[in-house]
Amino acid sequence: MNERARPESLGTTLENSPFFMPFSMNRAFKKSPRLLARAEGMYYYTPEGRKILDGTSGLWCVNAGHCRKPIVEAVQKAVATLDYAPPFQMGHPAAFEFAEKLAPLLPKGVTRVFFTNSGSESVDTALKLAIAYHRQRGEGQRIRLIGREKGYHGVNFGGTAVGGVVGNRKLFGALVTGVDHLRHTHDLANNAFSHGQPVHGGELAEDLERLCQLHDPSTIAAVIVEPVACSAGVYVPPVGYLRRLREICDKHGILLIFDEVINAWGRLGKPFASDYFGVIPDLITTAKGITNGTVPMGAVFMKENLYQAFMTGPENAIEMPHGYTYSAHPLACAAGLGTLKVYEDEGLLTRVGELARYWEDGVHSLKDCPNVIDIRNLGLIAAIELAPRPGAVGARGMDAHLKAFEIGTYMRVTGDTIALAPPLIIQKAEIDQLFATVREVLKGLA
Ligand code: PXG
Ligand code: PLP
Repeated sequence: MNERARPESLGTTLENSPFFMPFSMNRAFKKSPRLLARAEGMYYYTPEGRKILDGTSGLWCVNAGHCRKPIVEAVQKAVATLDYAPPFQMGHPAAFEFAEKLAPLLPKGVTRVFFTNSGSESVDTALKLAIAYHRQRGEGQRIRLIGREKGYHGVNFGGTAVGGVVGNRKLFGALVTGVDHLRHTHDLANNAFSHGQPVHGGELAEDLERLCQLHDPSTIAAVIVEPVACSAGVYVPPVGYLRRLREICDKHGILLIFDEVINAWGRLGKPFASDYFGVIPDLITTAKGITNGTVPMGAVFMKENLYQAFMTGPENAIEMPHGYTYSAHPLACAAGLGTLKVYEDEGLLTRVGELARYWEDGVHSLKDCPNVIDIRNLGLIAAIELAPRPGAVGARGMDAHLKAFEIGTYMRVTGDTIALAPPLIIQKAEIDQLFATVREVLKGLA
């Protein structure tokens, strides 16, 4: 298979390729590549034409499925009309139109949009906005940022610092100072095989009170969490946890940031996780599904008072010295507008409400498979945690990934946890097919 997976244009081998692949086992991959050549709907196709069911929406981003015509056509038209427009002190209509179309979808009280190009940029933007907001209001001493163990907030300095994945942090020195972390909520002893939100662990939100007492709450600018922590292994918030975080933040004047890079765009059956949990943060970071993964884009959504805090100085001064060359890029805005149209026409931002139960039953039916120590789910997200092989953490997970690809399914694996989050257009028969593949994979694994 691997010989055939190398298209002619790449020569006979990728082994000396100059491409330094991100978050990848470069040497192993280049010896035995897994290439994707095209995609449509629920499926990828390899260069030799094998059809691969997309079990994780690319990297949790292709919520409407692949190569959707309204999105493709919108981008094609945009690239031929306005390839680029400077976003600083200039504008283009699609940027304003996209912001206008996004605003009514946002949770109550969240009104303003700052565009970025990725989740990582959204996170660093939100952290900077939080610190700057306090300073604008005369609370310049609020500089501390609180993340959570097992959180993933992208790979820029701020996001790496508030992130809680050790392997992503340890190579990079001191990162950003003034950061601390809440305890994670993963609790196999009490919560293994929970259906939906675990019932134990809501009280872990009190850990924020502990950090407030350690640092003094008047020094804390913001707390950032993923409502459902996805990348590090799918950790569903215990009942009551997010509401309690909100209460503690309110009590102490701390901003709450929900990182919805993955959670947003219908993944839980609502436009945002904030809607699903009924807890509204001060800032929301997102990316991925905002353009269905088609063109890189991210955004930070914020409550009106944050925006207004910056609209105070002389009108001939720049209110926020922050932004990217490609903020609100014309192609990204076009892709975003096309994406919202597909989401709206096909009801994708709420469709998961109808599928979630079927999905939950399906994934929990894998409980009897070998080496399964936990199954977690919410919305159209599921994780199957496998016992690690002694002395080889992650090896069983990687084998599962490779075996699944061999038999026609793409699924993400983090350590020994399989993470599934297919496009929201998935049909029940494809859900059955996905879990049947996982069963076959698990049965065959050493
Ligand atoms: N925050 C969260 C919650 C994310 O999930 C980012 C920030 C960073 O976004 P960018 O666009 O800069 O990658 C993410 C991204 C995985 C995986 O395998 C997840 C992400 C990225 C890559 C892999 O679970 N999430
Ligand atoms: N580095 C240099 C030298 C630059 O000129 C710029 C942007 O003008 C950047 C970094 C930031 O790039 P971006 O705006 O694409 O994030």
